[in-house]
Amino acid sequence: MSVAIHRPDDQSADAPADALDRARTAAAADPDGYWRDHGRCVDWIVPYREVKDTSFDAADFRIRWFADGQLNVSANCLDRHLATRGDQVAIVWEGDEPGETLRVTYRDLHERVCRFANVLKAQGVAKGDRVTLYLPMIVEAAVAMLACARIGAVHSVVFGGFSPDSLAGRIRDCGSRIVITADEGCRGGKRIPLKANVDAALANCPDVASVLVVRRTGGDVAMTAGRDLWYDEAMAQAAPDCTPELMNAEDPLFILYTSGSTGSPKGVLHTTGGYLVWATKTFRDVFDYRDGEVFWCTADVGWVTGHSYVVYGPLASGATTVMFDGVPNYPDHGRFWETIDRLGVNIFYTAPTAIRALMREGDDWVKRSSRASLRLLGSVGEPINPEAWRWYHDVAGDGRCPIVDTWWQTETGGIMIAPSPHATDAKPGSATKPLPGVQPQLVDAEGQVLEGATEGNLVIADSWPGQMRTVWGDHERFVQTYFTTYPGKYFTGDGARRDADGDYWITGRVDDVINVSGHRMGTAEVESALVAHAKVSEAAVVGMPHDVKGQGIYAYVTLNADTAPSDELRDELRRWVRKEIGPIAVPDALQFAPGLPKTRSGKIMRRILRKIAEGDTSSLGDTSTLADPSVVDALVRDRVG
Ligand code: 6R9
Repeated sequence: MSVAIHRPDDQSADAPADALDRARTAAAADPDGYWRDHGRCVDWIVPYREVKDTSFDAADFRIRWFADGQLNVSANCLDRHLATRGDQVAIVWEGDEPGETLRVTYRDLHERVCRFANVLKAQGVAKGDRVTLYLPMIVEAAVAMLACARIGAVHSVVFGGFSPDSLAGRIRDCGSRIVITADEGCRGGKRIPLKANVDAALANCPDVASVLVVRRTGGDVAMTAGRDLWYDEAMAQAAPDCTPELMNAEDPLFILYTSGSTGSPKGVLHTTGGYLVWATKTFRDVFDYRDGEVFWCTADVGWVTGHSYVVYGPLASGATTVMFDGVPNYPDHGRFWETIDRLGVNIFYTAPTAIRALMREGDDWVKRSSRASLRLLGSVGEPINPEAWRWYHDVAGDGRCPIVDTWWQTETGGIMIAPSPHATDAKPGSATKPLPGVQPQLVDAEGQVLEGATEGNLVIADSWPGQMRTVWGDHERFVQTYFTTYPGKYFTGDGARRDADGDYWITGRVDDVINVSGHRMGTAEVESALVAHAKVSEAAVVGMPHDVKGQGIYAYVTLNADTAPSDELRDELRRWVRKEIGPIAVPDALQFAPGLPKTRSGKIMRRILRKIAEGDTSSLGDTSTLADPSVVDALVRDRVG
């Protein structure tokens, strides 16, 4: 089960692991003391005296860290490095085409951020205002995030793959009156009409008064007079300095929408002090970042991984971070490895879905590169199956780079469970141990805490600094979603196994969230998109195993009585979901179902639908409680796959 990792250059392999164990013990014994010390991994303008002030109990619920301290995130990511590393590269941008590369130093980034902060101010953006970003993976995305942080505005980054409707919903929910976008994005040689999508979204967002447009491709786009401005023209007129706003530790830093098991996506709110401490400390601890190294996290800034490990963690640590605006298979399947050689990447952090997709294309694509610069590999977003782990380790990492399989969530702000980067043995598929300050527990359905080697629902028993603070505009939903299933504990929505060594193996979501290529999708969201179509009367969506994506989306659709099923209609419904939500929500399988299996009280029995989607129709369990057990036979007969 465990794999020895050969690390010829490492003479001190045991000591750091011991240190990590000691830190874990210290943080558990005295959280206040531990974080009093480690909160100093970032620069405070006004040092904190208070440290931990948290309770998950309903009567006394609060999550506050370092609450009387003051700081500025952009000053931490920029100003504090100017004296020591102003001329060091902060961001290496790699475009969609190989070698389309740009290097931005800390000094240059600082000036750009100051200018853009002034642009935002000139547009009337003030502390506490929300700013929506709908951008490709370009340097301007990091500039805009940091500029918001500089003036105390709250950014909400919306992934460029979301549809105009999804974008509009997110703009309205947080009430932003300004959108930052680009003319077009480029991905895998194709253009993405970002500005046109914004125009379509804004038809339903009457409060948006200004749109700043970055010229990425130079493509022809419509500009609305009085509302739309070119980014470069605004930047040229802006002053190159801007004093960072003094922010309280608990002031909001950003909102990021994520899917849950019910309802529309939630605006996860992270605050300034605790989030920055968590992103920074986990970046340093998990990746063991060493001065001068090049760190490449392939995530898009539209996801939390891009926030914490493309932008905030690396920049607060004075690292050189790669921003990649392309895809793993363009122009060919060697793109990652060729880019690693060309940019001299030392630490590479990607998702299992990409690893599986590349593994399928064979080892030759990898072996054309040397990957000599690589020292450490990371995985994030979904469980990594042992086969993909071994390929990542043996082929991509030439058997000499440890893998850190990092479990965390949008809600947790940063990595929570991960192996030590110094581990000399590894368990393919296990995220292993909690980081210092993280207190995972496994509980059964009744909330009983399970001890020893066991399997159960993963909860976190106490607060950590990087924890989300609320759902934007709906604190009740925050408490309800995360703290009522198992009162007094944060429920992750994941299941996990713990082995005899105390190592954790995340088994996946136990709620109605599907993890498609490492992207979270709520079954309820896809269902409501489907039933919004005029010909659909009912829909139920479940996850199904998928070789590359991890999970795929399986939709059961009941049509209106007067509508006949057809392949054309199936395609039409797929296009409909793409338009309503975006390409990541398009069902991989869509089955027309004359009826859905329901209990007599009208509840859809998803357990049965999951089994059918998995192709496991021999063990459907007890169907006698169904209102009409015969619907199951029809579903099994018409299964698509
Ligand atoms: C960072 C991120 C969170 C969900 C999470 C879990 C899954 C993430 C994982 C993992 C197994 C890992 N997940 N990392 N499962 N092993 N190393 O992905 O955030 O988009 O919010 O997704 O992803 O199911 O609950 P987010």
